[in-house]
Amino acid sequence: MLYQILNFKVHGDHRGQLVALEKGEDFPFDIKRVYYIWGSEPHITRGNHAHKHLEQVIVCTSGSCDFMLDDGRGHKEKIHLDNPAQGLYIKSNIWRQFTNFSRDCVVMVLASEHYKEEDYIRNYDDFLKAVKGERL
Ligand code: T46
Repeated sequence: MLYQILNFKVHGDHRGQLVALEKGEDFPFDIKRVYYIWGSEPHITRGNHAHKHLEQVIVCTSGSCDFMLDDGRGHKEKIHLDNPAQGLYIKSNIWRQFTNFSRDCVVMVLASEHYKEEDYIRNYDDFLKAVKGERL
């Protein structure tokens, strides 16, 4: 599975919308870390890596951007994120790039692990080797 789109429950009324994300049935893992990204120019590409173990749910809370996902086995897909009521769930061993940021884009990421640089695979050839089960 390259990714999954999670549709969050929206508590909406005449005042606006609210989404609450909690450990439990509606969320695929225990959240250990939250970070968010904004101020990227439209032409900038971020990411360019895969993770050995980390799982993440990515929410575009404002504006829009595009995620390009690649499983290293020939399956590649571009996902346009522009809905704060949806999360892009990415498991480990998926190469990701993201770009095409709108000026008002804010990307919030909920992560299953604390930040560990050792969990990153930042070289695409190493990623392909890891997918094949070769030692890095
Ligand atoms: C991912 C995509 C969607 C930290 O110190 N702590 C953190 O939790 C994170 C995420 C980053 N950093 C530091 C490491 C770098 O010095 O922040 C700097 C920028 O990180 P990076 O170049 O990895 O950012 P992106 O936007 O390329 O990738 C990030 C996440 O790192 C990555 O896990 O999947 O967002």
